[in-house]
Amino acid sequence: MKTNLLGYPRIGANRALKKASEKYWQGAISAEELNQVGEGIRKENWLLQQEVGIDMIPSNDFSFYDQVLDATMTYGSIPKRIAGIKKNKSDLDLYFAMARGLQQDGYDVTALEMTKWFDTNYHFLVPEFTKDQSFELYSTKAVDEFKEALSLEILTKPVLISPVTYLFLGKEKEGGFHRMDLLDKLMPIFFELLEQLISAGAKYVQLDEPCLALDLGDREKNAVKKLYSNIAEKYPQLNIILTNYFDCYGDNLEMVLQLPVSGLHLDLVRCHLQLDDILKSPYFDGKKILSLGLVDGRNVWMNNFEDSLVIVKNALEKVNTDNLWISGSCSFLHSPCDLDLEKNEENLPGNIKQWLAFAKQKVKELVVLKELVLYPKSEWAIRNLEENKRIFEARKYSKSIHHPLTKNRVNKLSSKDSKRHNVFQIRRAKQVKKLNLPLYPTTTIGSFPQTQEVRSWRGRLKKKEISLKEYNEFIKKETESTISFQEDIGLDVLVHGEFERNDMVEYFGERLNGFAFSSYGWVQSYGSRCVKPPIIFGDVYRSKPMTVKWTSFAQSLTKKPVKGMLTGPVTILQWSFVRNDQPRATTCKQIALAIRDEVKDLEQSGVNIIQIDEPAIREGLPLRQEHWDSYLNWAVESFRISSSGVEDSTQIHTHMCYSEFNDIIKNIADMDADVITIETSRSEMELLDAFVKFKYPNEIGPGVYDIHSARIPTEKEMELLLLKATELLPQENIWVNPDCGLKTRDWPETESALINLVNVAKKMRTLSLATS
Ligand code: THG
Ligand code: ZN
Repeated sequence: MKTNLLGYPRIGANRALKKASEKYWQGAISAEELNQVGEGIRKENWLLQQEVGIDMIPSNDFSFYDQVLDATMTYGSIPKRIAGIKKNKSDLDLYFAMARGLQQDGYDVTALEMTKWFDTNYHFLVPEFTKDQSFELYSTKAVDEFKEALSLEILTKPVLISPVTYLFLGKEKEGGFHRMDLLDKLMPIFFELLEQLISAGAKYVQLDEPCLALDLGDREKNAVKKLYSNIAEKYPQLNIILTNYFDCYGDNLEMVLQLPVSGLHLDLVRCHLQLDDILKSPYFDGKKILSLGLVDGRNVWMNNFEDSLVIVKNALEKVNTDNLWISGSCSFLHSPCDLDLEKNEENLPGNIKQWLAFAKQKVKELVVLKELVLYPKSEWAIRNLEENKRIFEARKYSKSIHHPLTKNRVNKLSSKDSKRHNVFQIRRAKQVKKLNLPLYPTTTIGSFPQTQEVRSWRGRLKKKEISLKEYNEFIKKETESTISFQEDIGLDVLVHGEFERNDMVEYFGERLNGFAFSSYGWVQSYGSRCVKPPIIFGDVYRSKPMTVKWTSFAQSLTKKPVKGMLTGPVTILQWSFVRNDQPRATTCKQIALAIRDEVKDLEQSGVNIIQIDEPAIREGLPLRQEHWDSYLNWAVESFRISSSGVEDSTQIHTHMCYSEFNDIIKNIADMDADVITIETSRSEMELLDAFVKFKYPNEIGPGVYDIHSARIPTEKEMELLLLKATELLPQENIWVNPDCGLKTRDWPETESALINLVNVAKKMRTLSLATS
């Protein structure tokens, strides 16, 4: 029996990598210094894993930005528009140019598109392929890091993204071919890499193939068969652990069991039934290694040893101990680093802390589980097991997680609680009258730049270096100047700027009951950007208004409408660590009721437009289609519960980003928001297709520029996008806005971009007058 780790957080317990990368981008440290930080983190992680007693320690799970982008470097599939940089820049800068774009030294290249990694809150950079795509072994990072560990006398298991999943996650940049057909060209390069790893001494390779958690067509299935039979033929001595996670193998299982690989990894947290399917299958001979993904890599709850042992014992009936591995469900990349850092009882009360395990603690759990299986009679093992049982009992009956009133409210929900008074057409007439907005109304998505200064004021308040009064004075000034800026440049619907908020989920979590907070529980979201997901440990309810003060203050400063900004229930759920002792749907409805109360309070205070963001509704979609309906039912209902308590004349907005909308457009329409703003600019209005085809009935603000880059959009390019939108949609339905919040931007570029945006809207209005 071995313990098997799929991957470990790479940001460093104190976000060392984030800080170093950002310094490097600012030119404040050298490439060498950045590399040293990377090396330090890798070393620290390996030594920790070794010390705790992990048998299969991963390498190449480190990345300076993203593991899919690393694969793009490895396979040399660098888009032509960026490849020119090679001439004058280092590979590191080429790498960051693909991640972040480059507008400097005469370059003007846009970054690769970014999208969500399966159903996580992690984002990867989408590989781009052309018809004549070629590959080369451009980076040997995987080999270098393997050797680096070896120099510390640690024999690691390199982690590679399989060429099939790599191609699958990419995008054709032109017609006339399918990216999966590139496998024949990519395989030889992949083999070169395997050969180098074998020569360096690698015995096991973890081949990540998470596309197997999705519904695949024959094209992909054939590619999988081809790849693995070729590997087995060429490198019979190499042990491949086929590693799928986030869901079961599903209907890919029969094929997978027949692949000539040494082992299979199973995510038993997401899908524990698949183990029985495998053990019973005529295609399973008991000789393959089974890596049992028992410790949840996607959540923060301590492992229930008793439950895990039942699973292991079940497996042991068919598989001998040597072939059973104890693993995390997926890479611990998605877990915060270290619970031991948490000292602040105010945020994370001791009783709740007892229930948790972060990455470092999870690594230990793997080892304890192995010991419990191998030496069940040992005093140490028994003590561990008893302590674990005690904690789970205590959690179950803890007063702090049960709030009967909230449970009751959810039980009593009926269909009238998720319906507006009237249909959109009737509401629209009342809203037009009340709001009196021009054609092509302009607005922003909500946040304005969260500058270093804003963050530092919050930091100083936290450290009690300034008083709450001083902090509020500062926020007040920021809000005032942002309102007057928006008035000056002529935006139509204003926002207060969200200077009082850290993160759109954390902020609400901090104001709701049933949530706890870590102080250092950061998880990588993309590149250097991290989030600190709140921990939902108990029944969720609101005891007082959360946003009314700042929103109504902003409204008091102007005659123009100020939009109230809230995060929707599904997104709060999706971007939190959610309790695993009741259905997610129940927790979501509890949050929905709390938001509903907030919406009504905002309306009461005189706010006529309220935006309820649901950027995460798409990413919460189960990976397999058979589970979609049940999720979409409660997700859409939750949004409607939160948004339907208002008068017809109150305009409800929602916002979504990074999503393919095609497959759920009907459900988005069912959400029945009066206005939806969406990200469309990186894909040049491609995303709008779904709305157009469906004849989406309500109003839409297709984002006219990409806020993820510092590039200032020209009037011309935004005009072209709006003309495109105008061809596709009734013009009275079109709003003009950036494609997401502006919190990651700086003021100068924000100002220029928004001035251009308002000018374009004005021009569109005159154009439409001319033609009508
Ligand atoms: N909040 C949460 N999840 C998210 C987003 C969010 N997932 C999707 C998308 N937005 C990801 N985007 C970002 C953008 C910016 C930051 C994080 C995720 C960010 N983080 C700060 C940082 O890393 O410096 C830390 C935030 C803080 O200081 O609290 O800027 O908006 N939950
Ligand atoms: Zn967005």
